[in-house]
Amino acid sequence: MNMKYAAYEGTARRNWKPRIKPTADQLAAADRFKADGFAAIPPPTRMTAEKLLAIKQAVDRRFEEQNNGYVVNYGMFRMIDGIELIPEVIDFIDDDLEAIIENYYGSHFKIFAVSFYRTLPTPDKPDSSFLWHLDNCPKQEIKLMVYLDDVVAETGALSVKDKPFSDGLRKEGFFDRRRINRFVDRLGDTGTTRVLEGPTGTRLLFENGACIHKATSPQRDHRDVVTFVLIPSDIPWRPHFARSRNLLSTNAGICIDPFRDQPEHVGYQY
Ligand SMILES: O=C(O)CCC(=O)C(=O)O
Ligand SMILES: [Fe+2]
Repeated sequence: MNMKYAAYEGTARRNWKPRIKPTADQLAAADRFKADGFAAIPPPTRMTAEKLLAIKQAVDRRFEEQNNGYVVNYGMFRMIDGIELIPEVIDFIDDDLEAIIENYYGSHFKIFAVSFYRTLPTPDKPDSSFLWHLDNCPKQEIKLMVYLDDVVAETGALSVKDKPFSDGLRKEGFFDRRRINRFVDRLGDTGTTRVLEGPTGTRLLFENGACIHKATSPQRDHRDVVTFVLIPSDIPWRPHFARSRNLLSTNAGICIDPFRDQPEHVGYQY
């Protein structure tokens, strides 16, 4: 798998034809994302408050219609057919974000999967089952998570450890979320924890296989997000999206063949 991704990444880099000349800010953001393993980017400048509100209301309405959707695990619910029902979230990938991600990769990128989900309080089990972990995925995979609510620590912000810290723990053997006993003190240290708060439309990029991260159980209200799983691509994301958009809600697990966009799993339970 690693060799297949390395070969594909090489092809992707050779085929990169950026549409836009990056600004100094975009290059700096790409470099920071590379160094830290995560980056928080404000909502697209061209997305008005009205449009953000309309998206948020569409998300609330669909979750209501679906009775909160598919139960992934305790306190976490997935929307069925998310990107089909709310396609306008694609506008969270604007020219600015495109430039940041392309300069981070040194290539085009593509969307492998899209998932809308809601985290809800679990008052009977307040710290629920959200544990520090690394996603088990190729190192070229990253996630773009977009907040669809105003998010603070108490309403379930994503927490991350930066890449240098995560690399250190990984070298000591951290990888399995059920065997973190040796690491609990350092994981619990708020000094190295970045709690990513932000208003509706905030965009979070993170290296999900390299940066230790965790969801937080909301203490009140709920938190809705849409997460895009991204990998390098030999063609620009938009035509790839046009050809594959009907597959992205059910693509699950990892992309096991980046040349053929083959999903590891299909369905909503992942
Ligand atoms: O929902 C969250 O805040 C984190 C979810 C997570 O672990 C992931 O997207 O890989
Ligand atoms: Fe994760």
